[in-house]
Order: sequence, then C-alpha cells, then structure tokens
Amino acid sequence: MWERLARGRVIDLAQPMRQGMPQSANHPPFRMIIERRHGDTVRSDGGSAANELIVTGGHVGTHVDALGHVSQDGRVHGGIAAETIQSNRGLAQLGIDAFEPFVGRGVLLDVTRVHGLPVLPPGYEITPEDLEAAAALAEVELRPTNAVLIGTGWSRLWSEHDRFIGRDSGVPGPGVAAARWLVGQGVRVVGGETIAFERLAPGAGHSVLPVHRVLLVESGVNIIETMRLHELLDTHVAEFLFVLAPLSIVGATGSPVRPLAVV
Ligand code: UVW
Repeated sequence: MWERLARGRVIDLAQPMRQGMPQSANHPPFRMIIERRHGDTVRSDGGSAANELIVTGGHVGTHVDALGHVSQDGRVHGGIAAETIQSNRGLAQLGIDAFEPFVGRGVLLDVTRVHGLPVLPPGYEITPEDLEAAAALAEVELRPTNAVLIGTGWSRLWSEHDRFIGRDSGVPGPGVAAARWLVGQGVRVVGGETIAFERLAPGAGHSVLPVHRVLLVESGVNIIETMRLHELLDTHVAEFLFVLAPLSIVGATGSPVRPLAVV
C-alpha cells in the first residue's frame, strides 16, 4: 500500500494565491505585503529573515466552506439559531476548525466529457443525469463518505486579468436536484472549479444560492470552491487518494486550502 502511494503522482488541486487573483465579489480579497525584508534586521552572525503580513477573506482562492458559513431563515446546520453561535470572534460551533481533515477516496465526475466540451457553458445546470453519465463514462461508483469533485472545465479559464470570472455571465454547476442526488450518495465533501460550486444563472450573481442551502445547511456537506481541476481532468483518472486539510482557524466560516490528489 505504502509503496503504491509513494509511487503515485501528486496533483495540486489549488489555484495559486496572489493579489488580484480571481475571486467572488462577495468576499474581501487576498492582500500580502512583505513586512520585513532581508537586511532590515541583521543578526550578529550575518543572518537575516524576510516575512510577510497577509490579510484575506476566508473564501478567497481555493477554499472550503465551513458548515456554519450559510444560514437559512436564521438557522445553520442542525437547526441551530445562527445568532446563538456567532460573535465578532467567529463561530462557536460549525466553524472550519470543526472540519476533520479528509484523507480518503476522491471521485472525479467529469461533466465536460459527458457533453464533449472542454468547458461547460456559463449558467449550465448540472443534473443528476449528468452526474450518473459522468460516473458511467468513467466506470466509477460513488460510495458513502467519499469526496466528490465535479469537472466543469472552468479552472481552464483562470486568468489574472479577469478578477470576477463568471460574475456577469453566470457559471455552470449543480442545481438543487444534482445536489440532492449527491447527498443521497452519502458524500462527505464536494468540490468544483468555480467561485460558487453551484450553478449561477446569467446576470443573477449570488442573489440566491440554493445548493449551498441543501449541502451546508440541510445536509452537513462541506463545499470546496475555485479548485484547479484541469490537470486532474486531463489524466482521465476518476478515483484517487484525496487529501483535504483546511487551516484550523478557530471560528472561521471558511479557509483557504491546498487539496491534493494522489493518482
Ligand atoms: C460564494 O461567494 C458563493 O462563495 P462562498 O460559498 O465561499 O461564500
């Protein structure tokens, strides 16, 4: 087992974090400055160190949504009143620190392959039939507690020149029926390549996020957004070891993450 894993190819599923990178318009951006440069402080032996100050929204870059990120009619997952767990210091429950790191079976459902396209069109709603067809094409089945990643091809569009990819056009992603289908398979976590994971209709922006409600609030399934899946898509490997360990920021509603696939 160890020898097989050690021989595996590790694919980085995170977009690089840098200032000005694409992000959701909902969140404060990533900012970094070098606070101390080499030479600012020099030790007696000539040694010196540089370090930075980072300020960022928790939902920028490739990131995981904590279960307490979204509420519906004032209630978060488990029917808990949001006001009873939130404060300026963060969430007392259901924060990203409550996410148990995932090391287990990952499955890629490549919906681009189903439609014979490199990139799904903006606003396209992924259906349960699409997900079933993707699984059948890849000859892979879903099992309870899996991490399921959905390929739309949109990480191919990542560009430093388009800060809000898909904000006006909408983005493809699962609709409510597909989200319920995923929940029915017993998935533990799901991930996608766009800022929203779910389908955003053209021109609608983030006005409603019904799939976030189904997954985070009703079902306790965490969501990974803005993943870099194109390299994995190009391998045509649908089953892999998946590693997901967001920063344990106490009380945070989400955290940047660098997910890995070992294929
Ligand atoms: C969106 O803006 C939809 O992303 P998040 O779920 O991280 O808030």
